[in-house]
Amino acid sequence: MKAIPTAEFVKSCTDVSQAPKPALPEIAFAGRSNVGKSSLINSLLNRKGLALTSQTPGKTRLLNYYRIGKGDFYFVDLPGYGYAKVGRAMQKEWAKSLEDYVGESPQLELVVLILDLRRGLTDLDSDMVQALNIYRRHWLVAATKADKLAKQEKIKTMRELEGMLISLGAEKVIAYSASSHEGREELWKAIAG
Ligand SMILES: Nc1nc2c(ncn2[C@@H]2O[C@H](COP(=O)(O)OP(=O)(O)OP(=O)(O)O)[C@@H](O)[C@H]2O)c(=O)[nH]1
Ligand SMILES: [Mg+2]
Repeated sequence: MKAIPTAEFVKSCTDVSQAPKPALPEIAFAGRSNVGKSSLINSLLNRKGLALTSQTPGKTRLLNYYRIGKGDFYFVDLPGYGYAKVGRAMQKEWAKSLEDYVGESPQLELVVLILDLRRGLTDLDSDMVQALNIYRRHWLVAATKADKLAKQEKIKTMRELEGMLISLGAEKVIAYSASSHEGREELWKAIAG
């Protein structure tokens, strides 16, 4: 693999109107609360503490922008959806800021939808897929925590998941593990494309 680009945190914001300047192409990471979005970003960038991770869901509450390389593009770590503990009003607010982001960010080039390989597509993920398709976004799937499945089970689960997600509009489905970095090269390739 070519060298992993450098990355630095730029800012957190509550909605797209506060997106950092200069405007650059954005690659966003979406998924359920606690699915492993921030861990995947750290794994991709080979940086341990860049995106804050936690065993407690609801860690990432804002749109977090990271500048990649010499200002080539931004990674955007999105707040996870489906975190029950914050209460309905707050959940709604997060869901709205997410949907606004997907719908309105003029710079959004690609969404990496992160699923737990063991759980597959949940109802809330289906809502996200629907939003991605309505707004005609390019999206692909990283099925993470792949290290938690035995090899044969992983192959079988991936085959099923892939069939379903490609038919829903995913451009690619990649098995990933933030602990072993499995899938890292493939995901970088897909992002570069
Ligand atoms: N075994 C394993 N654990 C993982 C993997 N990715 C994430 N985790 C664990 O899952 C938990 C949640 O990870 P985060 O990266 O904080 O998840 P998140 O989606 O950013 O969570 P929120 O920001 O709260 O929405 C942490 O305890 C991670 O160590 C993986 O690939 N394999
Ligand atoms: Mg997070």
